[in-house]
Amino acid sequence: MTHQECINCGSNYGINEIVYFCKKCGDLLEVKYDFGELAEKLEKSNWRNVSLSVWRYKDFMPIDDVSKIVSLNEGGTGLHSCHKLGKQLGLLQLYVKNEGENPTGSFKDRGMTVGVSKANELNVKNVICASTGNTSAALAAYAAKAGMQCTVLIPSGKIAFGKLSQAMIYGAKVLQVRGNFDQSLDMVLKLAEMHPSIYLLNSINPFRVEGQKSLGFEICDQLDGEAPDRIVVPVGNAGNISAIWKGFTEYHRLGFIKKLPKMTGIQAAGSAPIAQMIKSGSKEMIPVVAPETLATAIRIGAPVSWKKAVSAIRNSGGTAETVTDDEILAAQKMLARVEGIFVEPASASSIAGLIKLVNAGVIGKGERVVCVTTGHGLKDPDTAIKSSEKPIEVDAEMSAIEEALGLKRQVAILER
Ligand code: AN7
Repeated sequence: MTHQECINCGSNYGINEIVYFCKKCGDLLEVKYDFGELAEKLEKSNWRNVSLSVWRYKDFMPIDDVSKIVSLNEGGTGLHSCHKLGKQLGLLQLYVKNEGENPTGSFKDRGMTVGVSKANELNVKNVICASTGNTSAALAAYAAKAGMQCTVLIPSGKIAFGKLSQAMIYGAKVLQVRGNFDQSLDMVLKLAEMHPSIYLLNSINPFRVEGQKSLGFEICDQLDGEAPDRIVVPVGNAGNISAIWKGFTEYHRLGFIKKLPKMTGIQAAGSAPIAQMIKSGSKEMIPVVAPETLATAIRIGAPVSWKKAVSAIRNSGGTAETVTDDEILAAQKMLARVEGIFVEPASASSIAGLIKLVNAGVIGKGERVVCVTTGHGLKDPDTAIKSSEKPIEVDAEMSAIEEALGLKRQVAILER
């Protein structure tokens, strides 16, 4: 039977029970399946003929009533073979899984289509989240489609403008909290506890994680039934790396892939409690009280899913690394200019981390590597404009344009 289970003490909860933390020990929950039952269901299903998308994997999702599915056509994002960038780094096989191609421009859509569908099944009318931007954009869109009231709490002045515009146009009630993401999350956790009619859709919600695990499934399917040697993922609140790992382990358990990839998490240097844990080999996560980075999406000091993420990294033989804001900006530019893929700064941290780990000899040149880029570059145009060469302002005259392009002298030479 599909159920929810505490990752610490193993207590069980029903699949339709609204519960965010274990009532016995307070730890996170995850959805568990009977794999015999699942294998049987998959055998009879035509899922392999459905095109690449989150809902190709509906048999792997905890939704009973398919009429309740709320979808904007998420998933099915490109796995781009990046020969040129790989060559520059000395890597033989580099791929970028570009999650900016999702309907609201980030991987959060995978989680929200399943989370909001579950909310719909449970007859929820009010949804809420705290967010550094992308979660709020995605929740606002899916809530609009489902006809639910949506409230989002975002840190005041510290989210990228593209994301803010999305939450606003989709009609969410937007609260700008004078404080950071961690404080905003604290508030929504308390709100959901005190007002049970408000349904919480941060990544502590196990149904969100179920949707996001499809990222792992898709990568295997795009590589013709093989996992890569390594996955490099930006880490903020740590839901995504945990979800991707869950996807890989489920595929492995069902015999669809032979080996598991090394999970490699990248954090911004000013917001890196998980990377610190991995580097020091410690058992406890020490929150960063005042997290800082221009990659505002991952400006998170107390990642709620740290335990799941750290065990994914350790159990897979992976690692974690930190990258500076300058390294992030350089990687963002490099990916755009060498491969034509424009991602937001947080997403470029996976490329920056890859460069660092290849140079340090931690990632081998022969490894087949997939970097996940989590959000579209247009989410944060301000940062891209600041870090690029300025446009040249010219009069609407041929001579001025030729001069700006350095063409004038050539014409003169021809005339002579
Ligand atoms: C582009 O929107 O936490 O480690 O509130 O937007 O699963 O948190 C965003 C996170 C990476 C980190 N890349 O993922 C939010 C939020 C981008 C992101 C992450 C986020 P997690």
